[in-house]
Amino acid sequence: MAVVETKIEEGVGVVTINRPEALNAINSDVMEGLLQAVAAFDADDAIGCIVLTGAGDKAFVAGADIKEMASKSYMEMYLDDRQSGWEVFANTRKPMVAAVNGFALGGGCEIAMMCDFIIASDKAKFGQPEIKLGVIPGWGGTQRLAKAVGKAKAMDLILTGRMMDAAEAERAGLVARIVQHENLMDEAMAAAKAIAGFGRPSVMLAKEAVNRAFETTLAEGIHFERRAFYSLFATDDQKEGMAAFAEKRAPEFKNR
Ligand code: DAK
Repeated sequence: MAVVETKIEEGVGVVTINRPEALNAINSDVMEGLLQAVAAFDADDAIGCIVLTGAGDKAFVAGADIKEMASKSYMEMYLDDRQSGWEVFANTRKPMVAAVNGFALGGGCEIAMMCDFIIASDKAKFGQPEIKLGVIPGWGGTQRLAKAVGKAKAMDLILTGRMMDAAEAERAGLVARIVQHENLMDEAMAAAKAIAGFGRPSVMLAKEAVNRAFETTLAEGIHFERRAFYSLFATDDQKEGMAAFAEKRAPEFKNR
C-alpha cells in the first residue's frame, strides 16, 4: 500500500495520507507523495475539487515525523529544497477541502489550514504542540492560525501546546463545519462534488477573491472582486447558469 493514495470520484480528486501506524505523520515519502498527488490533481482538467484526509480512525495527520526529523542539523533543514513544494500545495487553483478525521497536530494542523476549508469529524482534535519539542510551527502555523482564530487563541494554542476539540475549533472559526465521525467522508465528498459541479471559472475566481481578503486592503479586495465579477460575463458558464435559472432547469456548465 502506498503511503499516499489517490482516487477520483465524479470530478473530485481524493488524497488519503496512509500511514495510520504512525498516525499519518509526514515523513519524506509521505511529503513527496502528497505534494505530487495534489499538484497532479490541480493540473488535471477532469478534477474540479480536491479532498484531503487521513487513513484510519484516529488521525488526520499527527504532524511531521518527529523521529525522522530529530537528528537533523540546521544546514540539512535549510538546504532541503522540497519545502518550497508547500508553497505550491497552499496555492492550488482548484479548491481543496480538508476532511479532518482525528488528530490534526503540528504540521497536520498546518496542512489542514493550507486547504480552503476544513470539515471536521466530531472526534477531531487540533493543535500546534511544537513548543513541547523545543521548536515552533514551521509550515505557516503561526501565521495561518493567527489569521483563522485571532491572536488570543493562536497564542494560547501555540504557547501552551494544548489541543482543542472540534467544537472549540468551530467556535474559533478554524473549522467550517463539524459532522458525525461516521459521516465525515460522505459529507466532505458531497461538498466537494457540489463544488466540482459548478463552473470552473467561477469556482476558481471565487477562491482567488476570498484569498485576496487575506492579502490586501478592503478597498483593493473589493476592486479585485468587482473586476473578477465582470470578467465572468465573458464566460459561457454565466450565460448557461442564468439561462438555466430562467428556464427552471439544471445548468450544464462547460467550464468555459
Ligand atoms: N512523528 C512520528 N511518529 C508519530 C508522530 C509524529 N508526529 N505522532 C505519532 N507517532 C507515532 C508514535 O510514535 C507511535 O508509534 P509507535 O510507538 O507505535 O512506533 C504511533 O504513532 C502511535 O502514537 P501514540 O502511541 O503516541 O498514540 P497516542 O494515542 O498515545 O497519542 C498523540 C496520540 C497524537 C497525542 C501522540 O502520538 C503525539 O503527541 N504525537 C506527536 C504530536 C506532535 O508533536 N506533532 C507535531 C510534530 S512537529 C518544517 C516545518 C514544519 C514541520 C517540520 C518541518 N520545515 C520548514 C522543514 C512540522 C513539525 C511538526 O509537525
